[in-house]
Amino acid sequence: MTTNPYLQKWVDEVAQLTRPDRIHWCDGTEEERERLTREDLERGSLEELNQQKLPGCYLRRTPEHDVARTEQLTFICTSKKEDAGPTNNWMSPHDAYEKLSMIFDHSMVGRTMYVIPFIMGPVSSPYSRIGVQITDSNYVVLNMRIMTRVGKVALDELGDDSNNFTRCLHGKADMDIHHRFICHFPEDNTVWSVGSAYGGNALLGKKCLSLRIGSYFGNKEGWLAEHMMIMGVEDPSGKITYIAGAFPSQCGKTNLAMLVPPVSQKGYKVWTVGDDIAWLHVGLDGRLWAINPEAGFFGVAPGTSYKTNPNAMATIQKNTIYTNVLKTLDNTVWWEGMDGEPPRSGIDWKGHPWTPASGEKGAHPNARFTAPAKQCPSISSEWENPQGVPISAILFGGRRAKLNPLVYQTFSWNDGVYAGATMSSETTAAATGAVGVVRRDPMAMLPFCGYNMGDYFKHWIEMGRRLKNPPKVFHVNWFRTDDSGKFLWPGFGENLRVLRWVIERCEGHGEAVESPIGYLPKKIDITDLSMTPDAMSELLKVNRNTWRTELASQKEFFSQFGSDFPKELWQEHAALENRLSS
Ligand code: OXD
Ligand code: MN
Repeated sequence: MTTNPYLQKWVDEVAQLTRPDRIHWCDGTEEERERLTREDLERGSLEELNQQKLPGCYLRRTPEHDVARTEQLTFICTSKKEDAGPTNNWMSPHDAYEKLSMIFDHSMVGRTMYVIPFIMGPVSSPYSRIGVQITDSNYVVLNMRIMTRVGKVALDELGDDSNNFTRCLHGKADMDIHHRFICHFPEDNTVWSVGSAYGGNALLGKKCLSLRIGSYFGNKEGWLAEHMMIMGVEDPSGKITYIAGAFPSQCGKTNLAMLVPPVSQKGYKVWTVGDDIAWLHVGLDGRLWAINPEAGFFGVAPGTSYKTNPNAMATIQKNTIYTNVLKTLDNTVWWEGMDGEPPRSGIDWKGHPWTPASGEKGAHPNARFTAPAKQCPSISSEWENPQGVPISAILFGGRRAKLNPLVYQTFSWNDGVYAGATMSSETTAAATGAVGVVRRDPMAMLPFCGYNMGDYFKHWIEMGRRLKNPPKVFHVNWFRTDDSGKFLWPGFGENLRVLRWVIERCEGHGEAVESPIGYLPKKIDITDLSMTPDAMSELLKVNRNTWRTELASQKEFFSQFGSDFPKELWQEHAALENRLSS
């Protein structure tokens, strides 16, 4: 399939190590998809869903120990430990290659080894990157075909003599969690992942290449690989403003990217460019331009409904792989939080008979859908523009009951970086049992930064120096509560009201009042909302004492980076301390 000597040599080396019975080069054709699907159906590792109601849709159940990313088994393998920084697990490249080689050794005997050339990013974009994933999992191939652009198109883009591709080796081995490792070798542009078939661990174009390896190269080459959604908001005059946003997990990033304006917001439309990852480059015009490197959505099913995210629901009605959801009696799917009544019975994610009375979850809380982005009704006409879209505003989200106001604009780029570096969320009872524990997750990148996070913050500061016309940076918090613990803000589609103020600020005419933490909106339009002006002022309140406690906690977090931490962020921290006491 290729005459590229670097690629051929690498595939030969991997085959020498893993000893597959067969090697199959994925070409990305429909015939290939049908054949792989048929094989998995025959093997019983995939189930066909109701093809009248859900054409092209299949169900997969995974082992119970393989349902989520395993951060404790994820490593950054740089020659020097300090290059991985204090927030990553580190293993030396020598030890990691040795340990994983032992697991990969002869691990594909009796199996087919698939070679998947893929592109992250639009075809012919100067910002796209090529990867080649080797795997012995049909399920992984089928998912990669949705999440990336695979086959001939990627080989053509790579060319016959380029060594510039990420070597992504994945194997199931014996699927023993004690033999599971997800290792990144940024210095070698390589990822090795073994022992898991879960998306975040096994679809190596996603978190591994697009974020960990991507952020490492972004730092070297002067761009940013971020855990951000990208959306375009069209106003009634037809003008579209592009916004990128990072949010802690479970804070509605996908819902925001696919927002449906409520009827009260006449004439507005939202266009989805991406729901999870953004690659951001400085354009010749000094603005920040974003591409979505992915071609699909790997979304959390529970909680997704026609009420919370009608565009996601419309997207997943065909050509979708469902993982660990409940199967209903008529061979469709269900999960907790879907519209309407639960089915009277079904087969749960573990493959057992289920009824609502069983007291068990029908779907795993991290059950997923994998669906092509082009099926999304709100997909932007620009989502595959090779140049990307120009970003006017960056949102950093938080989930804090009493701290951050609904929205504020930061004073400057560096103050915006500080808002991103201090992003945090409080745990809910559902997550851990311990309510209100603050988790820090800078830029939502804590598990995804492929190098020292202190250097990552410096890189953000440096990017600002190169942007003649930087996006304005905002912090949002949809989760502020009243004294009885009730959310003050309705969220979902109504978030558009906040985005309208954000856009007005970008255009230079939104009214604001200065506070110690940044510019607060003078007014957010709450017409037709059953909300009192008192609730609005509570949502925008800045409590100086709560912020002083927060400053102490931020200091503790920042200190772990020692001399790697940028002085500019300490300056922003000190400036806020001063403003709070003046
Ligand atoms: C995540 C995901 O874990 O997108 O962030 O799956
Ligand atoms: Mn994500």
